[in-house]
Amino acid sequence: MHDPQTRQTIVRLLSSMASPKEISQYLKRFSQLDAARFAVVKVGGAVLRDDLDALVSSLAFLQDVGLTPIVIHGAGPQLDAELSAAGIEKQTIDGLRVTSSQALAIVRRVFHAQNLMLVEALQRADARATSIVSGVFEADYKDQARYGLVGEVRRVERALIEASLQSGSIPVIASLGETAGGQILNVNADFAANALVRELQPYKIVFLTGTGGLLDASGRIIDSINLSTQYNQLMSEPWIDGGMRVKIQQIKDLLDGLPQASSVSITQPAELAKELFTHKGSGTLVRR
Ligand code: X2W
Repeated sequence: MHDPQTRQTIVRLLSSMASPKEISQYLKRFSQLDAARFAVVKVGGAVLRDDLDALVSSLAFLQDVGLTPIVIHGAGPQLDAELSAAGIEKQTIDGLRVTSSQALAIVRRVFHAQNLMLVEALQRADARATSIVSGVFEADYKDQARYGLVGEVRRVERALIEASLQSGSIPVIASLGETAGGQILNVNADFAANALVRELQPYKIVFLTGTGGLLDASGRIIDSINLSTQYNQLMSEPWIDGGMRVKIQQIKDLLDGLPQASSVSITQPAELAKELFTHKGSGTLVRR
């Protein structure tokens, strides 16, 4: 539980966003779901670096109101920095980091460090969180000749996640995979999040990013996108940058495998509660 002052701030914040009735409606709906079906929250490495405090209070708040999100995180910028410090030049193909065995040692170390950093920050905020850095993503080599030690998730093992959820502890999962033969592989965190979502079929899927949503040509956050009517048009817009294009494609693939009612939101950590508990939401809502 938060100290009374933080709690008061959160309550004030929430009631400024929406009526208590609206908030309770969502709270009730989420509380009725099986814990594994509430929410998968993907946290990019940039958020861990730049917005940790807001992330921690938003996640701790959910636990305070009895909800347990499943967190899957990346570490892209941290990997860039550590690999560069070790003199390993960055090479990506289609947004995936080509990973040598020398690089993998650093990738593993950085993922473990980032994972523990988040878990410890949550624990310092009196939230319960479980560090999970292996045993979730069974992976195959994506294409060893092309990408090196990069994995494609073949199967998601739920046991560790379920155990954590059962004790009301937030599973904090790093996007490392392992082959049947025990080789650890580097998995893109958005792909790992997608695999988790396919397995768990959660009600809410939230990507937390630094920008807090998809941006239009003038840099403003787009409120909502309906892929069934806007996908082709969006993909042909010259102002959509490469990273965002990949993200939209991935979200489309993801939504295609989920029930019609599912939606994906992209927002920033400080706006997570607003996204979950208000009709208006925050950031960009993507439907199909
Ligand atoms: C990613 C894993 C980290 C990641 C990488 O090495 O950068 C591959 O590309 P963000 O911060 O969520 O981007 N893996 C194979 O995805 O982190």
